Parts: sequence; C-alpha cells; structure tokens
Amino acid sequence: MNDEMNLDTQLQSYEHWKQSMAKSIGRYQCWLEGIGLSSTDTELMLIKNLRLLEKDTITIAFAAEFSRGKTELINSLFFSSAGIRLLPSSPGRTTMCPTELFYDSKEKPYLRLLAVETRSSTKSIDEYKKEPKQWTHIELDCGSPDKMQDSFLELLRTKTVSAEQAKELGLADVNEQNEVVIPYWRHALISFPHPLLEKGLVVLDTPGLNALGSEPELTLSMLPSAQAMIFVLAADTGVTQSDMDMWKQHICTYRSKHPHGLAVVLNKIDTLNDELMSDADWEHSIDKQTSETARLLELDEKAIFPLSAKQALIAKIKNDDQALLNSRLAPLEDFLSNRVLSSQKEILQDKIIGDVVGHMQQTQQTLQRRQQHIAQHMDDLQSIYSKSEDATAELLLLTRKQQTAYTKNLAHLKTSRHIFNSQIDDLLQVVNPERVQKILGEGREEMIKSWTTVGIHQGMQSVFDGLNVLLNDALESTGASRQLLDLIYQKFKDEHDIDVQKPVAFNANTYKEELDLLLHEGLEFSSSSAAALMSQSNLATSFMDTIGGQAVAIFHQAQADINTWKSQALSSLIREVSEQKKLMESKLDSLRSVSAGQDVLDEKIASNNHKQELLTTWFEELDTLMDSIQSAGEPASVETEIAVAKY
Ligand SMILES: Nc1nc2c(ncn2[C@@H]2O[C@H](COP(=O)(O)OP(=O)(O)OP(=O)(O)O)[C@@H](O)[C@H]2O)c(=O)[nH]1
Ligand SMILES: [Mg+2]
Repeated sequence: MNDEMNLDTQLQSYEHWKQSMAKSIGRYQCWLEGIGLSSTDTELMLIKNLRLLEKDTITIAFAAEFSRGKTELINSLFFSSAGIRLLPSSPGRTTMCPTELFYDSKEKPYLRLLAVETRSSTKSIDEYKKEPKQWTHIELDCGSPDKMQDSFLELLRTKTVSAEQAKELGLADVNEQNEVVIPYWRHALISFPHPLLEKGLVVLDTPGLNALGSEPELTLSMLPSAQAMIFVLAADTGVTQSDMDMWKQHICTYRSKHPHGLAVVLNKIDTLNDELMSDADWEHSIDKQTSETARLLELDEKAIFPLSAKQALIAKIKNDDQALLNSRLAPLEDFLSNRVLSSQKEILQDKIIGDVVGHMQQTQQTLQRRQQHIAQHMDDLQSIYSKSEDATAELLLLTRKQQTAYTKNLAHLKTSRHIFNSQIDDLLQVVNPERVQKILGEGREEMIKSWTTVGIHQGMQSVFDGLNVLLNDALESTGASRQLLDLIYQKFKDEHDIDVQKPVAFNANTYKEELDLLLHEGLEFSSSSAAALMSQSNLATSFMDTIGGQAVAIFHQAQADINTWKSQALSSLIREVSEQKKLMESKLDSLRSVSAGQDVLDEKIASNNHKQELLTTWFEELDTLMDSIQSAGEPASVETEIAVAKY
C-alpha cells in the first residue's frame, strides 16, 4: 500500500523544509523588532516571502491525445492505494473535461462540476472558482472507494445538442448541420484527503481530442503554470500526426518555459509483448520504439519513459513487486520526486534566500558599522580625557564643521531622493497596467471581429508591439535613474567615506522576454484547428482575455518590482547616513560633557562598553538566524532553534 512512498517522503520533507523556513523567517521578524531595526519595507518583504511559502503548491499536469492512458497513469502513480481504478479510464474518449485533483482542507471532500454552457459566458474558469454556487456539488464518500468511483463517472458524461447550440459553445464547425455529442461539464474540481494531495500536490488531468485547443484558459494559463507536465504517447499507436501536432503546438512551448519539468511517457509497452516473445526481444522492441520516438520529437532518449500504466496499476493493487518492476513505472516516479520537487524547492529557496539572507547581510553591515562607530567614539572619549582645554575646543570646532558639511550633504541626499522618486513615479506611469489595458482593448475588438488566423496574428503582433514600446520606454527611463543613483552613492563615498552596496536595479528586459513568450504562445494557440471553432462564440473573447490578463499580470509584476526598487534603492544609504548622524551627535555630546568632569565621562565609557557587548550578542544571534534559514529542513536546524529561543 506504500506505492507513493517515494514521492510521499519527498513531499513530506519539502513540507518540513517550508515549515522550518517559515519559522526561521518569523524568528528573524521578531528579532529585528526586538533590536529596533525593523521597518515597514522590511516587514512587507518578510510577509511576502511567508506568503510564497504558504501558497506554494506543486501541480503535475497530464496532456496527450485521447486514449493514450493519461488517466490510467494518474491512477497508477497516485491513487492505487484505493485498491481500485479510482478515476475512470476506458478505451476511446473517456475523460470529457479538465479535472483538477487537490485537497481543500476547509471543506468536506467534494467533486465540483461546472456546466459546459458556461462557455458562452465571458467569465473565466478562475472567476467561476471563486463562486462555488455556480458549480454542481457532489459530496464524496472517502470511506468507500467504490462510491467515489461511481461519483467520478460524472467526468465521462456527455450530451447531444443541436448543431446551433454546439456552435454557440464553440464546439462545432460553422458547416456542421447535424446534432453533436458534447461534454456535459466544462471543468471538474476534486478535493479529497489523499496523503499526497494533503501535502500540496495538485494533479491536472486533461481530456484528449482538441480540449487544449478549445479551452484557452487551460492551454494558456493552467498548463503553463504547472511545475511538471507529462506528455503521454502510446506504444500501440506510435507517434501519430495528431500527437505530433499537439507536441509542436502546446508541449514545446511548455518545454521552453520549464526545461526540467517535462517528461514524455511512452505508455502501453505491454502491447509490444506477446506470449511468443522472449524478454530480450521485448526489451529490444521497447528500445527501438523509444529511440524512434526520441528521433521524431527531437529529444534525448533519456527524457522518454517507456512504461505500462495499466500493468503498474494492477501490480500495485495486487502487491506484485516483479510485475511492478516490469511495468517500469519507477523511473518516472523518481523523476517526479527528485527532479520536479527539488527544482521547485530550488526556485523557492533562491527567491527567499535572495530576499531574506540578502536583508540579513545588510543588517550585518549596519551592525558592523555601528560597532566601528562605537569603537571610534570610545577613542574620542579616551583622548578627550587627556586633552588640554584648548585642544578640546579645537576638536569641537572641527566636529561642528564636519557636521555642517554633513548636514549639507544630507539635504542633498533628500533632494536627490526626491528627484529619484519622481523619476520612478514617471516610470510607474510608463508601465501602468491601465495603459496596457487600453492597448489591449483597442486590439481586442478588432481581433474578435476579424477572427481569422491572419487577422489574429496581425492584431496580436501590433498589440504586442505596442506593449514592447512601453517596455522600451521603461528601459530608457530606468537608465537615467540608475545614473542618478550611481552619482549619489559615489558622492557619499568620496565625501564621507560611506561605502554601502546598492540594491539590484529594476530590469525591464526580464519582462520583454516574458512578453515575447506570451506572444508566441498566443500565436501558436490561434493557429490550432480548434481555435477556428471559437469564431462564433464568446470563447474568442475568452482567448483575448486570457492573453490580455497575462500581459496585464506581467506589467503588474513589473510595477511591483519597480516599487520594491523605489523603496530599496536608497534605503541602505539612508540607514547608514542616519547612523553617521547619530555618531556625530554623540561625539559633540562627549565634547560638551568634558567640562562636566570625569564621572560623566566614566559613565559614557561604561555605557559604550555595554553597547559593544550587546552588539557582540546580536552578531552571534544573527549568525544563528542566517544558518537556520540556510539549513532549513535539515535535522541540525533544531539546535539553532534553542540558541535564539529567547526572542
Ligand atoms: N495495454 C494497455 N492499455 C492501457 C495502458 N494504459 C492505459 N491503457 C488503456 O487505454 C485506454 C485509455 O486509457 P485512459 O487512461 O482512459 O486514456 P486517456 O489518455 O485518459 O484518454 P482520454 O481521457 O480520452 O483523454 C484504457 O482502456 C486503458 O485501460 C497500458 O499501459 N497498457
Ligand atoms: Mg482520461
């Protein structure tokens, strides 16, 4: 029954890592607060990272022509512990609507179904997801796999409608005259407490036969955002023309976005065997078909997993280890647990460590400078003590002079910050999603009217040209702001010996690449044969809205990144400058207090000694916190927990 042990163990340790990461971030948050170094920007940055951890799920999507064995593979990979074929799989077209399997802890297990008629509305599936009332709700009886299996039969449901109705839903060609069999449901959501789903795994099963071409949101939004995609071919049919079309139109784009997330399965290898064949012959024919598939798809043979989903499912249910080995499912399980999970962890880890550890390093620098300042202050106090009255007066004069120069530069910094901020506000206007909406709106109507491949291509190209102009403008104006920052930092380095690191600047090129990829996906999609069916329905609008929504999301992200840059660009310099200001004030204070006698001086020296001791403790604690983030999820991190427990 421990069929998903491998993936399960990996998911468990991933979950453990996320929890321990969140804990460490929480502790850093309290610690900063405790030593008075927290700020709104810092809080927001930490909260953003905590959300990333909390919301993280791993989606594995299955796409292929009909009857290649997607659903059977899902059953064998994830749900064999039910002891039956949980999701319906049978010859011919089986799964009729895209199906998402996950665990929603807030509600009792359910199957939710969205009627196919919603295709004629302009509302997106994503919007429908926020309105459970719009779905047909079926409670699942998890205690009985048989009853669950019965409920899942809904996924196969079809209905016969008039040609007109089918056309309205974008499910029949303009020339269609006869009645048409169409899916009953548009989309299905299944929530149940399976150990893998509970740990944040989401499985997306798609129906074969043009589903990808006829549901823009699935193709352009749900599949591209999956962390792993499994493209299934069948050994009994070989690579057919329609497999090739799907590969080129949909899967290759995914591969360019997620080079490590794609696996190609050559399913049904059992069909290459017959009673009279020796094992060696069978193996030879599997190898031959694998290399032929690799040649056709222009892939490395290692990226192809020949296996038998059916044999694997039966072997797992019957606990037959030898048959399971023969089914060759294990390499695919390894791929999912090792490659997919670990690369997702790496991505998340890079993001969080970049932000949080980056901030910790800045804090370390601030503390180091504070330490230097205190040491210097101590020197001053010692030397003042032994100085003559005249010499003290001279020093007082000099410090005042320094303070005046400093105040002047502080004013300069404020003016520069003002200029920088207004440049950034202009930049935010350049990439304003409202401008993007306007460009999209203008192109959208035109394209929906001229729903031909050529019309769409031209329209999309001109919309994207318009969007690229915005990003080019952004690139130019970023250049000017960067120069301004360089000048400010240089001035403080030259004149005050303040040498702090500039935060990484906003870079519009990243978004240009994303926009190019989106354009490419849109063009591919609109070339697909099923897209032609959409001309008479609201799906044309839905296609434009999906593309438009993603373009707007790219610009929203750009704006968010500009805002982060705005808040961080001068913050370390300002922090350092205010530290310097404090230092100068305390130096003046010491000089003034010299006349108050030795007692006051002794008091000041003692207070500085105390500050130094405190700093030493803070350094140690910060080191521990940094270690705990970097080694999150490893058993050693338990020890670090004790060390900073006082916060
Ligand atoms: N011999 C053999 N048959 C298989 C194997 N995997 C799946 N099948 C059969 O192939 C048929 C189709 O499998 P499904 O899992 O329904 O295929 P699908 O890709 O989900 O098809 P759609 O839902 O229509 O898109 C079923 O009858 C399965 O039992 C396999 O490894 N070997
Ligand atoms: Mg299926």
